[in-house]
Amino acid sequence: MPYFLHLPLYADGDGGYNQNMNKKILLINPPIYDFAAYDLYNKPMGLLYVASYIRQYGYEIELLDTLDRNNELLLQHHPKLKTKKNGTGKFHNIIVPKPEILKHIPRNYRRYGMEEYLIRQQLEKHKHQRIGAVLITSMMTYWYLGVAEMVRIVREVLPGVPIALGGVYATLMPDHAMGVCAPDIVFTGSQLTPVLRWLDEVCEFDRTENVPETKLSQWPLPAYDLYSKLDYLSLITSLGCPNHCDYCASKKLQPCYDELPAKIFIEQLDALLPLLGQQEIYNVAFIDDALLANSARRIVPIMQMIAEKKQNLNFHCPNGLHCRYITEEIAQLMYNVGFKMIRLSYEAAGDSTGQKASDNKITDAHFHNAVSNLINAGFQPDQIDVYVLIGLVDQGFDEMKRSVEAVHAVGLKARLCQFTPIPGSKMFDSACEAFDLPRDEPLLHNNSILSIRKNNIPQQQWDQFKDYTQQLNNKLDN
Ligand code: B12
Repeated sequence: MPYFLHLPLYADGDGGYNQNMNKKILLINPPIYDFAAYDLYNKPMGLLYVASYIRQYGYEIELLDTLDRNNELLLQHHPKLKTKKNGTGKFHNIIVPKPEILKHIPRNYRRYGMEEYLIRQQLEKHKHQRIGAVLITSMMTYWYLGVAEMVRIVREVLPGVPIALGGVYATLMPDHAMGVCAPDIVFTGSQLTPVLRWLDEVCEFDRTENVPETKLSQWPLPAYDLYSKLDYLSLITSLGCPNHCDYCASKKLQPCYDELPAKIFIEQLDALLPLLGQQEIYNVAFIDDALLANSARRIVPIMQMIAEKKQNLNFHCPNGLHCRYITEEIAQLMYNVGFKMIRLSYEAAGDSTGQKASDNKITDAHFHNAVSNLINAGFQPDQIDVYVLIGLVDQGFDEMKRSVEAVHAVGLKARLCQFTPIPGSKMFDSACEAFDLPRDEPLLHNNSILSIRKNNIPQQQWDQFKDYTQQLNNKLDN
């Protein structure tokens, strides 16, 4: 039985608060416009939490995830793109004209997800139903074109239905979102009660019970049951981050760091795993900002409980893990329970601009220790990639080269993470000024484009640096 059914507020068998309300709510994950995008455990977690939360208060929910690679309508029109053994794969995509402001970038611009005509078809079937409201989520700020398009399509196909927008972009740039995408309302932050109150208002529902603010541990399970087929689960054991990195907007998105007790996480995992159906291996990704923080009370007991169950699970960590927390014990547990994809946050070599911007959370000693603990535990070097932060305002090529070489010296591949000014982060204003970037055009804050650099550094020098990193990485393949 799905976990949410255990929650007391959901049941409404006797016609209680469901009467006379326009209670069907459509939740939408919009398409992406970008130079590159890949389904690296990319599920709209926030929207799935919103969905299950409002469902427990009596709303009927339906999901349109335009990025779902298993969407039945999409697969009726296009062959399924390959899904790798780890559950990841390419999104369906088409090349589209670049917006004027990106015309100078010599790369193809793409639209990822179901095409507009399929989205319209999917929405058409709601035309004669009583849809109470549409809730749209948003992720990267520089993906807003997909959000704006989605609002436009919904307005055209379902005129008069109130539209709310929330998520990362909505929280970091609410004025931009309101002005450019023009939903009826923009929700910022991570609390779920405000959207419930708004729904009650637009659906004219006179709720009598008091609805308290809740924490992550009180939220129902993310509504993964809304998918017809899943290749993996993306999960969190915590919301937000205890660190204070200057380049990151996590504090603005989730001002109060919150954790799930280990036991609750395990109950949730047990309830969700059957939704993956019959598979040889069950792929689960952790997408926490800081999965290993407070490990003694969270990830360690979680892994110990998983180890006892002996399920056929593979775990993946697409987000960088904090090196300082990877002790011998943790590395061994990670290996034993089936962690496969490890990404380490090294950020930058010791005593550097990159380390300072990263809250000095990693020293070279932490990094070396983490790597040897992982390798001694049994991980192969090709399972571990290392994120290196490049392109910070005062960062020179010497520092970036030093960082990449330090990664290569321990036999691992470096993944370059291009710094981008993120609205809501401490560095946003100063970085926009230094790079001469407008604050209100997120399309120029995209990590795929190298216009985010000081004008006095020629493109050629960047290309050389990237080639150099690639060569070092290639050497490890031989
Ligand atoms: C997971 C994650 C990833 C994953 C994505 C996988 C996935 N599942 O989507 C991976 C590792 C791939 C990734 C990659 C990158 N990421 Co990232 N990532 C995150 C992270 C840590 C968590 C997002 C998340 O799922 N949170 C959990 C859910 C529950 O929260 P939520 O979505 O915000 O939803 C809540 C509310 O917003 C709200 N809500 C959501 N939708 C809606 C809708 C409505 C209607 C309402 C009312 C409410 C609502 O309710 C939810 C519950 O509170 C955030 C940081 C953060 N703290 O948010 C960065 C973050 C989004 N990433 C960021 C960056 C910079 C990147 C990279 C560019 C890093 C790099 N340099 O390579 C790449 C880009 C990748 C790409 N082009 O695709 C930035 C954003 C940048 C931007 N300009 O927007 C963030 C904010 C981190 C930061 N540094 O500040 N990332």
